[in-house]
Amino acid sequence: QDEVLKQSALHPKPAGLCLQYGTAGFRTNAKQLDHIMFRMGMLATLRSKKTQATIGVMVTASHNPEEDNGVKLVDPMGEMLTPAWEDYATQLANAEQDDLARAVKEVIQKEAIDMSREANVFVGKDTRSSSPALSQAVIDGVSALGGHNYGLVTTPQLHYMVWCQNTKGKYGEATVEGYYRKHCQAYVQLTKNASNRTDDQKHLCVDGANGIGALKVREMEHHLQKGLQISLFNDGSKGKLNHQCGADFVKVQQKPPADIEINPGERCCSFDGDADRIVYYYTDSDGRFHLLDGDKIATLISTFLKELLTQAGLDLNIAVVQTAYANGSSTLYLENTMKVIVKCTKTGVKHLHHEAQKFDIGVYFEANGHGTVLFSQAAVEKIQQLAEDANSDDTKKRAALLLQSTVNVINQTVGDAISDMLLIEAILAVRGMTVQQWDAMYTDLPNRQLKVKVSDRRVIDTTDAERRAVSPAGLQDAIDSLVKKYRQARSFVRPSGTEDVVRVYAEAETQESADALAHEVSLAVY
Ligand code: 16G
Ligand code: ZN
Repeated sequence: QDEVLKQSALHPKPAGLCLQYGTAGFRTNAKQLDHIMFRMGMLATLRSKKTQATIGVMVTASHNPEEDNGVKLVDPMGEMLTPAWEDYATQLANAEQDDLARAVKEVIQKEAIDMSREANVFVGKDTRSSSPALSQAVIDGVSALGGHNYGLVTTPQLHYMVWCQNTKGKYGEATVEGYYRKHCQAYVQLTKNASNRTDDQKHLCVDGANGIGALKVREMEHHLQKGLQISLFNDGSKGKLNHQCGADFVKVQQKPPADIEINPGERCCSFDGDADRIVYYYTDSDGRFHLLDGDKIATLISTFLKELLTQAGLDLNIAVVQTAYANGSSTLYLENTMKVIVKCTKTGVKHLHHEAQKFDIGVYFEANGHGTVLFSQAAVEKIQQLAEDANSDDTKKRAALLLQSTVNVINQTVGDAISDMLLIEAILAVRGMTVQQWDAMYTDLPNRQLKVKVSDRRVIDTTDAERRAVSPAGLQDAIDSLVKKYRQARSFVRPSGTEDVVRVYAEAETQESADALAHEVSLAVY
């Protein structure tokens, strides 16, 4: 306990500063985070002692501006920190300097942690200028033995390595090299089935958001054995992180990153600042921009998987998990044309992940491009049996082998821009599909997102996976009557989990209607 006091004095908390562990962990201007990092290093150590497993700490603020930073903890199976411990995180973060030792002791007592146990913590960071000092503060907080500092990694790489470590290498080696080997090998296996692909078809423009994803794509490239020809933009050599580039910029602005020349029809994708999100796009010959967001990605992937399951004759259920932000057209297409189960959850990866775990195969994506595919243990075993079954016919066997490689190309711990990119590229290759054909699966309803500053966003309370407001009284009725004015319209409001604003979403038959509806609904929020 004396040690806590002495060490923490080197990472003092500004008195009165109060922050909360939210959907994105802690995230704010980097100048306010030194004490938070130290304390999260301590908390990760406690969590590791408690679970007797390796815990991850990732220093990143994802798609936020370069001046910001943040921190998130990764639980033993590579998933997000469990909710009860989010509360401990907030308590430790906000304890004033002279109260910190007591706050730490309280966690130890409540969780009955045996402090004599060993701890192991993996620390990773993105490319922000504040990240080296802040990750050092985390390491200072990991006072225990055996912490491992990975240095520069993407968020999903850190999740992956925590998972590999805790499953004793069953799924792969807990190193960045191991990550590349496994995912690239699976990619090469998958695309073997796509004979005579032209160089044009293998070509992809990647916008690295001037962040960690760009570095890691460069590192990975040679593992792909020329199976993918990447032109990397925004590789961090000159531009600023997330500035007029990256997945969030492209999705929200509905236009390509500034400063990149893209030829009509060329397939492009953008990562966000820590490479856990990806969106695709192209411009057509009329110069019109086409976005293929998380919903289109989920559709492509689930269609592919469903087709393979049918060919393999495997009776496994498959569901797509979305949030209220999913474009209405995507939901209709998935339910009515594709006939897959569709579920809707609250915003935030942990909610989608949790729902997806309930199915043999759960494909989850947020419209913003964060998502992955989860395969149950039973599903993986059935696929493997079939792949190894000497008596199964060629079609079945081929489908099973493709499914097996799909399992291996995917990072199941969390959404991963790099692994999603490999899967998407492989699917397009195997199906001989162009980005235009993919785009044409369904047409997005025009939509608009707005944010509204209010004095207290917590007065808005929602239900039905954030699709309906229950308070303040009258708000939902007002939204309902506004929505009725437009064709194919839908709108909802929710308090942001990462910013002090209320978010408004509207979609309708035309862009004019969607814009008007979003505007009218934002007036109703005041
Ligand atoms: C966080 C979430 C993301 C969600 C976003 C919503 C994780 C890892 N990230 O970035 O999934 O879409 O918050 O932000 O859960 P908002 O609440 O401000 O709209
Ligand atoms: Zn991110």
